[in-house]
Amino acid sequence: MKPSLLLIALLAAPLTQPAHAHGEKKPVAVAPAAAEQTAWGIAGKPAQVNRTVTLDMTDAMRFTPDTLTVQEGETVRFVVRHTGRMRHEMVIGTPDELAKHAALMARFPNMEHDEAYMVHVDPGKTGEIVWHFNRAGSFEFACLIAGHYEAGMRGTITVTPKQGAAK
Ligand SMILES: [Cu+2]
Repeated sequence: MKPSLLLIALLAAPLTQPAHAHGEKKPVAVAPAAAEQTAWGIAGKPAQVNRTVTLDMTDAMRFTPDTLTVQEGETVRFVVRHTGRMRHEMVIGTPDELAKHAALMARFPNMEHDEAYMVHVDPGKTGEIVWHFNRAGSFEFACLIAGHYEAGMRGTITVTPKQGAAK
């Protein structure tokens, strides 16, 4: 394939991809006016945070800790400290959703995206996500920068059902 054709393919293909918002970068993810319910929760309101979890992200392609358990109904403030030199991000989702998104990022490394459940963190900086876990289940978080997810830059979030909830 000629370079020009390849470029056209790269430019055209993202337009056919479904529903990924390509917005401007923000240092902090906050709840938009109308928060969208996802399978893994909904944007949280800072005033309703009842727990803060601090994570480190490093150029070793790891999050520490990489295993989290929260209770259904909790609103968590994730404070993500970036101690490396590369660009990293934290994205929360279902394992399936993150795998698909990572595959897309591998094809289009410069793709910009911004949602309440993700934060991009520049080297030496700290980012935040405020997320309300109103769905029980097994979820993941990951860095979807091309190659990072594949290198193992991911972790799990287990949301245990609210006590007393009917099963
Ligand atoms: Cu990364």
